[in-house]
Amino acid sequence: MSEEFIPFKHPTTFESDQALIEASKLLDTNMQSRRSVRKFSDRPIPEDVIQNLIRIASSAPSGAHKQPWHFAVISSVDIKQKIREAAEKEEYTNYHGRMSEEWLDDLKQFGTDWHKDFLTIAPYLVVIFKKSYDIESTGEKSKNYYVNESVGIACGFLLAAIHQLGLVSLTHTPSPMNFLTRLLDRPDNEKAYLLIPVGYPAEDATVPNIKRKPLAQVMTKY
Ligand code: IYR
Repeated sequence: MSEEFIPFKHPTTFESDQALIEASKLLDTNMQSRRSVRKFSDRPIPEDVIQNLIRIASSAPSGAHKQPWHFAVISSVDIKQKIREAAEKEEYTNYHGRMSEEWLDDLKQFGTDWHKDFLTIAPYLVVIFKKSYDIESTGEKSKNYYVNESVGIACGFLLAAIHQLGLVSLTHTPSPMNFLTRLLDRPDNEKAYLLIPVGYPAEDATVPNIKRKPLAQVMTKY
């Protein structure tokens, strides 16, 4: 690895007045309208768009810059069908005894159940795998650091970028997700972290009428 340093300049700089305007725009006309969506359109997305989304996700900071993630990008109708069948099997068990009453109660407002038709309707499924360690070309194992934090941040980048392109996503966890390692033929050092369908919202898509916590509840000034 290179120990060289190169100059860094941010490509965008604002005076503080403009920063305030830009911050409001970013909040009100962009990020605040992001929602998890469960009703997708089957309208296709160009593969190049998905590739750039993955490049954006993979630009996230990570422990010792190990980038301890792998993105499985699925558009195959056959594989999406297999994933749906396996996910619905797990979710059926989740909704019929594996999730506590309290958990089921917390989920009522989202109207979810074990049916996961978005898994075959969305044009792309992205499965993010976390790599608890790497396997070098020599076959030797090498350590990764802060893997959960790193992969979580990469997923955050991905979700934000998806929204900025007018697309929608869902952070789906059909737990346990080990079936994804098997179906996608991933190596032992990878563990499925999140399954994110990506696409356009269905014309008649709706989302639950939930509110975000106000700033005073999520921030303390010191
Ligand atoms: N994985 C299930 C249950 C579920 C759990 C949580 I936490 C959610 O925020 C939403 C759903 C499902 O996808 O239905």
